[in-house]
Amino acid sequence: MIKGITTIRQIGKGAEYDALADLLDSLGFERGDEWKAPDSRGRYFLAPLGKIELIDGGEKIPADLWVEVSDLDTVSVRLKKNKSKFIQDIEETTWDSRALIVEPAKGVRIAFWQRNRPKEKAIEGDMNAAGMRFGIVVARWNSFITERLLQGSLDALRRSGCAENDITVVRVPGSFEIPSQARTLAEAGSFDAIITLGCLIRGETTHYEHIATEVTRGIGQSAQETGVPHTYGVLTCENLEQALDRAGLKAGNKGFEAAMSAIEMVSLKRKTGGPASKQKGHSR
Ligand code: DLZ
Repeated sequence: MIKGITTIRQIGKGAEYDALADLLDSLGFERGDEWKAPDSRGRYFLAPLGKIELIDGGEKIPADLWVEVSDLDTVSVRLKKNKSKFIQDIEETTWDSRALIVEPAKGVRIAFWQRNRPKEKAIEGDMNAAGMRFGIVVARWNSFITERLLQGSLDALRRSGCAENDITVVRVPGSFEIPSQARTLAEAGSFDAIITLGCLIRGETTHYEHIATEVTRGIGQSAQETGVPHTYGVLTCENLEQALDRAGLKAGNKGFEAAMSAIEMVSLKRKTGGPASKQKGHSR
């Protein structure tokens, strides 16, 4: 007899309503029909599995809506990028799962959770950057783009618990110089990972293909030959609009993503027995 179950949240202002709807879209909810009345509107968001759960006793759950996800770490990254208000970042629960709680709109608390996978299946990196040291190599060419990438990287590292003194930023003239400087930092042995940031725009760059190929190859080679994880935040774009989209507008901020990947790789390397350097004493 039951056809469906709906949980309704009343969202105050128009902009907040649109922002929350966009966020839920980006997290992978299937969007259902939208309805409009003279003084109100609403949207359905459909999940592949719906259930109603009754709980007798146990821990008190401070969220209105519980959303089970397949990749909690990526959800956390998206929510941080969205600058959602975190009530609780990812934590182990007492019931063999991990959960985070956000308040993406005033008065709407959503818990995202993921059941722990069987331990023997895969080793994955954590997203806690406390105690990790990063070198960021950023090109000055197209600095109005690369400085946005840098802000994205710094934002990701700080939000993930990295101390200011553990971040070293080095500026180089252009993307072509990134690989050699990245290698210098990697060989210094003072960094757990190197984040590379640059921007090549086809329309404005002579020998675009050659430079892009060389930069990519050089960064990869430095990573492989030094054994220090390098992440790739070098934009290779058709035009300025595309570059802006990837530096914080429509397509996220690739600097933020490169930093998050760096954190994950350092964690993974430590877990899988890589030589995570314990040296200190580098300068900014
Ligand atoms: C020379 C050049 C050109 C034409 N375009 C770019 C670009 O779009 N992005 C970038 O990061 N760098 C560019 N450069 C500079 C080269 O990377 C390099 O810095 C100079 O050729 C000096 O070696």
